[in-house]
Amino acid sequence: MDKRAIQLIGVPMDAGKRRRGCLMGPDAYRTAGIAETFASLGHQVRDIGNLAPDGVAPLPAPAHVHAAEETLGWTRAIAAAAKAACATGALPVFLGGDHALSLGSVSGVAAHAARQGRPQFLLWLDAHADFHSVHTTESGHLHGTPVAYVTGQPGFDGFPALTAPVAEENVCLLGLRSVDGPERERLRASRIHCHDMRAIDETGIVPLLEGFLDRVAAAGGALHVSLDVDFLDPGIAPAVGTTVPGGATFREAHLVMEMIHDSEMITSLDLVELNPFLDERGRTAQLMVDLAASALGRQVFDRPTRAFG
Ligand code: B3U
Ligand code: MN
Ligand code: MN
Repeated sequence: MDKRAIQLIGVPMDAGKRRRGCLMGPDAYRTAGIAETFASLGHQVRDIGNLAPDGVAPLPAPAHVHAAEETLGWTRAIAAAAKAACATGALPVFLGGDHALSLGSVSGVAAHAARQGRPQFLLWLDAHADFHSVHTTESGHLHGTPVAYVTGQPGFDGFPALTAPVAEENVCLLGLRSVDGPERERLRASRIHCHDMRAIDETGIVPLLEGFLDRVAAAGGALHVSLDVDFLDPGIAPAVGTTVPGGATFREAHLVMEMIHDSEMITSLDLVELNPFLDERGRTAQLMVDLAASALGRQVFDRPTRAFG
């Protein structure tokens, strides 16, 4: 991979669900040496510190929805930071914070891609589909909504109007194993590519990801990767509030990241849902940093760039 300017954007956000702790994520990644790790790969790293949410007026939302206004304030601040980072030519890495941060990161990077005339693609590595709206969420946790928001589904009144919705067929959900009933019906009716753990078990993860990366390359797209800690098996990544058994193994997860690197298409990255309060001697934070390093060029032997597209 070419050496890149990387901008680290801390998002100490906990508003997307009731259980607290993700706000400590950015400092856990810094403690695990994320800046030094990326620099050791030859990249030029700038850590802009932590964002804070914009102030907002009251937002109409069902009573059970948790911290709707705060989430809206974060969305605005994160989207602005995403656009500013992309405008400098940097590759932004969003250090979460819970997954509601992707309401802002993905909408922001997609607006930039649209200005460049590039289609935006989205790889969602997660046990969950995060395909609820403010009105369909049963838990009231807005970390379960970003895929719906960024693809332009209804039910986000009061949130910033999307300048560039991500086309459903450009979205790939990989690692699914906990999807709510109504969410499943809406996913079926959409053009989003969904790969559950059964598909991974049946074919291995490589052909599923290869098919998607081929489409990104053929379209000359921008690629945002959103990595939720619960994509990983809880046995290797305990520091997350929503553990679901049967997740990606250490080797599967690194292979995904290495393939992303070899495709040379990644333009932005989220590291989300790390809850350091639940970690064991920092091992989940360290694993997330190591996975990000694989996506940005750490490998034992160089491989030729894969002929995607
Ligand atoms: N679909 C459930 C569960 C969930 C979504 N994202 C996470 N959990 N992390 C919900 O709350 O919407
Ligand atoms: Mn998620
Ligand atoms: Mn999840």
